Amino acid sequence: MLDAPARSQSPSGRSSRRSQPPAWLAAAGRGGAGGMIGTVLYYVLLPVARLLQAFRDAFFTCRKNVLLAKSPATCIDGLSAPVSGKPVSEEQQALLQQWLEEGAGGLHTSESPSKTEKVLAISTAEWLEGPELLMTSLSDLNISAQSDGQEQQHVVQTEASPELQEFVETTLANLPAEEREAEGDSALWAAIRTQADPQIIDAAPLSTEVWIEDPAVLAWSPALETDVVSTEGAVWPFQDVGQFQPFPAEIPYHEILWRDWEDLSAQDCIPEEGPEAGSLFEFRVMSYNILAQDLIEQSPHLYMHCHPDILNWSYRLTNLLQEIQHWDPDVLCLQEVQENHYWEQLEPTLMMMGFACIYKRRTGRKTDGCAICYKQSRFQLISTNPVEFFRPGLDILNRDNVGLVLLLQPLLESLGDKAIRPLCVANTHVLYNPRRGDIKLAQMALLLAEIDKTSKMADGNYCPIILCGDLNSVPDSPLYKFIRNGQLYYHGMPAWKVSGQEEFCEHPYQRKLLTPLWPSCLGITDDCQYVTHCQSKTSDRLKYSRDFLLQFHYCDAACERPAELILLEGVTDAKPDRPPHWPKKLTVNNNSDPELFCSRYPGNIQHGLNLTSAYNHFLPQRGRPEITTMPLGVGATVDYIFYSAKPIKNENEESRRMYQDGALKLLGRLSLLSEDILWSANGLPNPFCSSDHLCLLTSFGLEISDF
Ligand code: KL2
Repeated sequence: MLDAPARSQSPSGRSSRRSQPPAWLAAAGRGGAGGMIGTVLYYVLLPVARLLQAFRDAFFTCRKNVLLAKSPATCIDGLSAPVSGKPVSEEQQALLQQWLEEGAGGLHTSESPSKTEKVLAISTAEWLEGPELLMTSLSDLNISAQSDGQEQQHVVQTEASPELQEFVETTLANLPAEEREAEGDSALWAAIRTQADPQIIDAAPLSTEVWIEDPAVLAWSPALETDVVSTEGAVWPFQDVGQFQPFPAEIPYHEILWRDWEDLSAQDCIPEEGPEAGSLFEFRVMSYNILAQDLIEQSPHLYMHCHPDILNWSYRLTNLLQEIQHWDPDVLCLQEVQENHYWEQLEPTLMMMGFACIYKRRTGRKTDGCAICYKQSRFQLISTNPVEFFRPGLDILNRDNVGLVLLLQPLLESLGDKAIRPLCVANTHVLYNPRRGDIKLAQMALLLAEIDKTSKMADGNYCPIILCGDLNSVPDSPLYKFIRNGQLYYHGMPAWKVSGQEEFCEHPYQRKLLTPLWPSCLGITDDCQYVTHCQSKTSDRLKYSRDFLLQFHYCDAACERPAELILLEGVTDAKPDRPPHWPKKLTVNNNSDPELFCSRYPGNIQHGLNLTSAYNHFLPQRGRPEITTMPLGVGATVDYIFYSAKPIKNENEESRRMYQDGALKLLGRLSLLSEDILWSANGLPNPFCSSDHLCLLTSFGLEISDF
């Protein structure tokens, strides 16, 4: 009856480890009396536990909807509209009652993994008495219902109408520049004031399998409880449902913000399965900027659209952990991980969930950093390489951002005569400042050099690479193109253009990127390799060998008499005889290495890691861009999962580089959302998504080869 959404939208799930029967049941089933106990547990206690769990879920969901309804109660231009005067508990009870009356919603059988499931957000606008135009334009909020067999799936299509957009734009434009940031966001959020319908349809049920299977999950819930600090005004969910303990909670966090699992395993890019069919090591990678609490406190104006309760760290922590548990990644790259939260809560909890974690705090006085966590049952750590982007005395690297690069050995139960290459996983959070693209580029170059070093194997080839992170740069910006195309001509480029966040740049700096971008004392070449790790010195000699240079003696250009050279017959018109063993054509024309001269080209940087993005940055069904974050109500993609692939030869050198999957195959991904959907949930963070970023989740298959 019940199945976890994580499974129902199963990220591929070819891996058998996810479909094992509960160990305790299998064990109990071996003996006669044991079998009886097992049967009783399975058929009596399990349904009871599931029922209790369903009640819990309903309760939490109600609470989140209540918070969502309360979220936009910020006071804009004197228009204050508290959503409800009722105490929360009454509302919750009423909502729970309603939910139960309406069919206890979500207790439905699971969907097949490939089936597309949809958002069920129902938003009704609560009109303010303020700007009429603004409010009536919200009538564009459009609720449509789709029937799909037995199931009702509700899709909300919220469009910010042209009037609304116009109003917001003119409001913002009319504000004095320095007030725009502070007030613009409030205006935006007032404009999209929405209230979630208390009706909860299709509340995603939970699999008890998750927590029964995994003792770590059982363990972390009570552990979490001890960490709880209920702050003023905040209602701690676990407190309210204490009677349901010790059943751990996995809240179906995304009733409103439903995200489809896109199964890509059957696509053309995956080669026909031959004799090595199924010989892929499958794993899931999540990248998540979890929003450091200190950063909320440093920039409260960015979160004025949020009800204070949902900004409470305890509330957010629970949600974030549940989200991670729900999607069950094997590799987890986190950004904005506050150090005390890491050591006190995140690391202990994630460890109990089976992860080993490595953390790198930002330098200076910044309290957050990046973490990479990997399931210890699936990977073994080979090396840890933290990267500090701050370099004293270098203006281009004077910020406190960091990166982290791990080399992980995938673990196979029975390797036999098979081999599997290590996996290089990198994580970073690049500088935010939209004006300082020069710094972002240099930070990226440092990280790429570390990835290059870490992923280069003894045979000179790179192992498969995954690069996650918040790059604070949008798709198709020069920085993005640099990563994806492996090359960027930067000379003369305005620094504010590099990350493509031009809309946030009110006073674009006139700073331009000049050659060289970083001084040679940094020890990084234009190929984004450490000087000691690149073959540049040797290859220079090889590339410009004596023979190579001598052949220019006899090339047509060299034999041409310069126009200003006086013609002396037999002297200045004499052409030297080409020695018979010298090649007729310059080998440079046939040189198989197209980077040969490129790498000498000033104003140019490149790398050879062949990285492509797991996401397309566009939602074809909605005809809208994907969003990973929403600063000040404006959606953007700044988070990425890049992975190494094989470049496809493309005649047109200028155009976007093409790739096909190589040793690393993209099997699926969790779809992102569009800006309009997020508006309907009051932006980010909201009661369901506890960061100002969405998580990215992909499933990969790593080739297992014969020795
Ligand atoms: O964009 V971010 O949010 O990846 O979600 O990364 C940075 C910003 C993060 C770490 O520096 O803090 C946020 N305006 C808006 N957001 C800011 C600002 C700012 N001036 N400064 C830092 N952040």
